[in-house]
Amino acid sequence: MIYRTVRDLPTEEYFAPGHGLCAGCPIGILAKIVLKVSGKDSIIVNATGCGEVSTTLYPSTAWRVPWIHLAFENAAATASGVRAAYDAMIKKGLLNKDANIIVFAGDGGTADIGLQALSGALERGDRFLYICYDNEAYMNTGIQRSGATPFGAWTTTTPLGAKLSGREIFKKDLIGIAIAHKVRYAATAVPSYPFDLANKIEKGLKVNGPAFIHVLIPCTTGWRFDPSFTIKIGKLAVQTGLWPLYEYENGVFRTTVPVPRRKPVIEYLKLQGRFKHLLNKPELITEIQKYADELAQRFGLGPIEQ
Ligand SMILES: Cc1ncc(C[n+]2csc(CCOP(=O)(O)OP(=O)(O)O)c2C)c(N)n1
Ligand code: SF4
Repeated sequence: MIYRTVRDLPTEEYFAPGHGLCAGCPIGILAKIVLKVSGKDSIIVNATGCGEVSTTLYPSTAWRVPWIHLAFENAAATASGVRAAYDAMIKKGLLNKDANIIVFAGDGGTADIGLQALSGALERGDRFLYICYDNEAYMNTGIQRSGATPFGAWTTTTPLGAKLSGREIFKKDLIGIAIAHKVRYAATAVPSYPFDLANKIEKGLKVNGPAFIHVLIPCTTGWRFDPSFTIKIGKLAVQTGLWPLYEYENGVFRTTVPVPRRKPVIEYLKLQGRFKHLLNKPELITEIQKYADELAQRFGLGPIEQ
């Protein structure tokens, strides 16, 4: 199945409304699309983060499929265990159909605290789909920086002052780490391009081994923008070259959303309060532009539009 329009997506909803995500949070769009593609025979392995604490407020849950909570650092190890248990039950004839095992974890739970477990599972070749939803900080605990926080971003632990202008290093290359494990399938995505996202989920679920999808999540609360801008900011991340959309399959990279004319990074930065201080620091904006230019060159995106 190739998803091109909303009519291609199943009508069933396995992610219920009424959760506690912030207004305009695209984690809800992501969860909805993941479950539309994966269907009812899915098991969600959920690390602590906004995506968990906001959707599982006792005594309710927004997940209409089997779901497991785990200790923060072991999402991938738990998924490996679920996979092994499932395979064993099928082998013993206790179950007659397979399930889609899907990890749903934030950038803190993936790039930082859960990285060892993820590395182990990728290296063993365990078959499940790992989705990292990357809001570029530890959001549910109060906007502390993570290894995925971008250069120049304000967070409560990269504050602004006489010496500091937000985070002083660039984002950790998380998907690069996954690919270095020779993972079968890896891709970047953003809910602003929902059909690109849906097609990647479908591919990731079909792979006979681990698959990793890195999803950018514009966060209204931590990035400081009006909730009506969620989709626009996700699109600008792609159109500026800061978040190229691509997939990596059997050793080959393919850009899935071409950007023939790029927008300058300032278009993306100026809409977000976390970068507001950079407007008086053109030298830092130049650094960020260079970072986008390098990505653009790597993924074949076009020049900046005049
Ligand atoms: C081992 C461990 N370290 C730290 C914490 C505290 N903690 C809970 S959630 C969280 C941040 C989660 O960040 P992320 O995974 O990026 O998810 P987000 O809240 O941004 O969705 C932290 C540090 C914890 N629960 N367990
Ligand atoms: S803090 Fe950010 S990521 Fe978390 S629920 Fe709110 S908008 Fe979403």
